[in-house]
This record gives sequence, C-alpha cells and structure tokens, in this order.
Amino acid sequence: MLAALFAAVTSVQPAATQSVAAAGGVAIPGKRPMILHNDRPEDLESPGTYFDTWVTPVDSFFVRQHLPRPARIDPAAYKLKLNGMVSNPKEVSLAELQALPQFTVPATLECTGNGRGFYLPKVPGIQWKRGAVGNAEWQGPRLSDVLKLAGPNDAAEFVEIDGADTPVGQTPDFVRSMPMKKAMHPATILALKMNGEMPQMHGFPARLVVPGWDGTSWVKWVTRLTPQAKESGGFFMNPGYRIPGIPLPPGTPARPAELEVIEGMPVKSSIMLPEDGSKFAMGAIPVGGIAWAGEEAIERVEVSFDGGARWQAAALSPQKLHFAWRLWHVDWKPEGPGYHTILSRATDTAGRVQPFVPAWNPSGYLWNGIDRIGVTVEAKA
Ligand SMILES: Nc1nc2c(c(=O)[nH]1)N[C@H]1C(S)=C(S)[C@@H](COP(=O)(O)O)O[C@H]1N2
Ligand SMILES: [Mo]
Repeated sequence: MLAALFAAVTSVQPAATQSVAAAGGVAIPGKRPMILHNDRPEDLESPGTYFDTWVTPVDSFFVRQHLPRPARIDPAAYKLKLNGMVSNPKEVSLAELQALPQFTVPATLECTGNGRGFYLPKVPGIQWKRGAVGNAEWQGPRLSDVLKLAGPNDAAEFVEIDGADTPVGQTPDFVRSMPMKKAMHPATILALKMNGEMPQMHGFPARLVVPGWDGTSWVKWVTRLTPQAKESGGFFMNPGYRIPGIPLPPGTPARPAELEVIEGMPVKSSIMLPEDGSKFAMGAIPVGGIAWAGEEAIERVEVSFDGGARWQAAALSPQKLHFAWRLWHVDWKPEGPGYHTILSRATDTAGRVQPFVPAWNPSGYLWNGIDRIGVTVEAKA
C-alpha cells in the first residue's frame, strides 16, 4: 500500500526533472541536473523531484564545500595522522581502516544553512531552499575504534578534525572539532563508503559521519584526528557556525559572547512535491516530502490544506530510525478550484514539533519552519 503511494510520487519525476534543467539546472559529471549556487568548486542543491527514494543516490545528493576540492588522494599513499593527546601517535593507512570492523549507518546529512533562503529579513550566504539535504547509507569503522589505535588520553575532551582541503585567499583552512562524547558514540563513523562507494566530491577516501548533527561536522577528505583538551578555535568553529544562545530580534547583529556551537539538529519536514506554484486540473494530486529530526526519529507528519485550521496525518515510509529521514505522502483531493496553501508539520520521538516561526539568526542557520507551498487548481473547462 505504502509502496504504491510512493510509486505515485516517483511517476511524476521525468517531466519535472526536465524543468530543472530548463530553469538553469546544470549537469556536473556524476550528477543529475542540479541547482547551481556556486561554481569553482560547485555548491549544488537537489531539486524537489529527486526526493522520492529513502536512500538518496550519489548522483542526486547535494554538494557543499568552502574551499576548492583537494586533488584525488591516491588510496595507496593515503595516511591518516593521529596525534595530540594520545599515547601512541601514528599514521594509519586506508588498508588499516578497512581492516577495522565496518558498520553501516543510514543517516541524513543536512547543511545547517538549508532553508536560509526562507528567512526574513534576508541574511547573506547561499540561499538554499529545501534541497541541501540527503539520506545515505554510510559505511566504515567507528571513529572510536580509529581513535583507539592511538590510545587517546582520558583528559582529551574534544577531537580536532582536518580535511585535505587547504586555505585559499581569505578563506582559512576547514578545521572542526567535536566533543569526545560524540566522537566516541557508536554511530559516529569514519565512512569509507557512501551507498557502496565514496565519491571524490563527498570526501574520498574517508569522511566523518556524525549522525543527527549538522553537515559542518561531517568533515570530508579526513587527514588528521587530534584529541585535545579544548574545543578548536579556528574560523569554522568561531565565529563560524554558531547561533545565538539567547534569541535575537530579527535583523539584529550577533553578540559574539552569546554565540554557541551547533550540535544536534531540530525536527523538520519539507514538501518536495508538488513544486511551489504548480498548476493542476481538478483530481487527485500526490503531495509528499521528507521529515527528519537530528538525533531523534520522526513520529508523525501532518499536512494542512486550509492554512492550518485542520491537519491530517500523512502516510510515512516504514523505517523509523534515529538519524535518518522518513518519506511522507498524502493523496490530496482538492475541495474546489482556486489557489490552495499546503503546509507540513513534523513531530519527533522526543515530542518536539516543527514551529511556525523558527528563531531568526544572523547566519540563517537551522531553518525548520512549518513548510508551506501554494498550488492552483483549475476548474475543468
Ligand atoms: N573538508 C571539508 N569537509 C566539509 C566541508 C568543507 O568545506 N571541507 N563542508 C562541510 C559542510 S558545511 C557540509 S554541509 C557538508 C556537505 O557534504 P556533501 O558535500 O558531501 O553533501 O560537508 C562538510 N564537510
Ligand atoms: Mo554546510
């Protein structure tokens, strides 16, 4: 039954894919036509029509990086440096990482700027709408097992992570850190595979998977892990990727002392079909999308077709997992012709509910407002 519902979503894909290409979508090798936000290197957003499968294929997955992608690392020459507060500093080969027990973690990766384009007043930065998110099956050794190869010191509270990309011009090196507690979590892995094979664009040969945390923590092309006593202070930790701990009136500047590091992501749903502004003839219209909740699982998605007066439950895809999204679907029969507003609202296993108005913040992070589109239904001639 559910499979049939989702099949209906799939069936509208080809025509809409063409419209992405026509609307300025670009073909990058290894990708279907994507929404291009930057080139050199490309920042790519997935159009709504690609969100019809629980696992996002690599060719449909969004791409984000701050610096040019590093040259492809020769797997035979690859070395992962383990240093800092460890008893046995060392360099580990890809073969050694492959020899550790391998785990598969299905998890949703979302850029913390996904939805920035919906904030009012507008904030600078890539104006992502709904498509800087994807769900993949990641596979590799646990980060805890990798760190244990070097014997981290008990006094190490954080681990610093560096990728192979290097600073360019005004943009400093992309270096992140996270608390040891999250690094040692059994679901945190150093992925060597994404849906079976790690593509260069997504971090070959090794990228962090930090389930439930925003994409910034998911460092690609990992070359160094450094247990340390304190959080790192580089640009991408501070002032980068912080949000006000005390909510600010919209449009006001950040107060640096009140900024906090982003960790677990909020509950959220997005309407991926139909496209905002579409037109239909009277009849059944498939409405669907995705919902996810950081470190929690999705309990419920509700949809409203009357501006939020009445809500109805959407059918959900069966996998109810922490860290991974659920697809949702409603077969909608409009009551009459005219313009209709469609809203979607998710609730998670911790009881968190998607808000009407997410907290405005100067960097436009963590947008999770109740999603909203409008469609026009035309009376039959
Ligand atoms: N080395 C490195 N890793 C990185 C980044 C980067 O610029 N350099 N960008 C991060 C950000 S902000 C996001 S949202 C994700 C995007 O992952 P993807 O390109 O595989 O979709 O990668 C993260 N990992
Ligand atoms: Mo991001």
